[in-house]
Amino acid sequence: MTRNGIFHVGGALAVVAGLLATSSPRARAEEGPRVIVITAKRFEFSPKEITLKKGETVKLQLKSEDVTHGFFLRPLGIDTDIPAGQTAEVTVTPQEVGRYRAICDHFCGAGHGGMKMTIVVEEATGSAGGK
Ligand SMILES: [Cu+2]
Repeated sequence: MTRNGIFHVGGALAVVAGLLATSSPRARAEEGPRVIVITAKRFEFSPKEITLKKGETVKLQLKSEDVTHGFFLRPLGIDTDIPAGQTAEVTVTPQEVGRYRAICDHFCGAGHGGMKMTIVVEEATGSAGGK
């Protein structure tokens, strides 16, 4: 029992030490922009809607699961390609509240024209009043 207890404590310490050892870049990342992963594949983005906060910088990680797609959202200044099977990163700091429609602007097949998603930008105050 006692030895088990000691073993577990030791294990926990090892885990903590491991976390500390590997956390310096990661801790910095947590202070950096929030990361949102968006998957692109014929012919949809997933999730179909994300919510950002006005003035909050976020990093969008755009992953293509098949062919090359685009990600275009002019009001937020986003216009990037997502190379086939790869991940593109876009950092954005929305300045206007609203609902925006991001589209795929790199022709990817028959359903290309319907490939889009919504980006909602809310007030940063967190006031969830109204709808
Ligand atoms: Cu497309």
